[in-house]
Amino acid sequence: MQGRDVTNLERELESAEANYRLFKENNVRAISVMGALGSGKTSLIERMITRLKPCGTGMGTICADCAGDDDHQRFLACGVQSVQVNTKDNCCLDAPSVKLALQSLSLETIDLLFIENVGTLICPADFPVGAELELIVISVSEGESVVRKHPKIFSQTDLVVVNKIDLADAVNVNPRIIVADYARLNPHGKVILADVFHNRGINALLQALKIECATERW
Ligand SMILES: Nc1nc2c(ncn2[C@@H]2O[C@H](COP(=O)(O)OP(=O)(O)OP(=O)(O)O)[C@@H](O)[C@H]2O)c(=O)[nH]1
Ligand SMILES: [Mg+2]
Repeated sequence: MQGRDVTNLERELESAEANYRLFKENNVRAISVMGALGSGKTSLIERMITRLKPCGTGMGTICADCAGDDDHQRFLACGVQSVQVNTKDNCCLDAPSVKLALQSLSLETIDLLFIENVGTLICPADFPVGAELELIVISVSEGESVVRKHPKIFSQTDLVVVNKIDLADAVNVNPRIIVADYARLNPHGKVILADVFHNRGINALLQALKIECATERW
């Protein structure tokens, strides 16, 4: 089981830093994608992959779920390298699991690595994986109070996608309330409004991540 005492946290940070160094040494930009269950993480990554494939960007995914390989199969269907991590009793990925998963990827062919965490807004706040960039995907169906209920992860993550805005009226949620709560909590943070289902917000997100369509490796 994942613990939270100081020794464990130090070990987690050291492992995350080691992953970070490994990514840098291999010119891999690793993006940690977090968010509640069903918020649209896999859909968003699929859209980014589809958008970037014609650019010649080498991409891979590490795909975490407690069980099963549904999302992993979706990524394989996009034609990228992917590794499945089943976290079983642990509520999210940790840096050592990511390190292990990296052994199954050809890092020299990967420019961009998407790391999709288990669907939760709680545990990932305590378990950095060593990614250069981190983003949280919210679905409007999580309600207007989602940021207020999870201050820790939102205060330490500088990029948020508010997704499924096509459903905002149907679920009686005003996305501007979510945006305002996040701005209060994290004044440096950036928000992208998205409707991934209808391919809206993808370009803005790629710009925010400073990902360009390039045929050259970074
Ligand atoms: N209406 C609408 N549906 C969406 C949107 N984005 C994703 N979905 C749907 O939401 C459901 C969950 O999407 P996923 O991408 O699997 O969500 P996830 O966050 O990866 O889910 P977990 O990995 O299980 O936590 C799917 O049925 C998607 O088609 C959107 O912008 N609008
Ligand atoms: Mg998913």
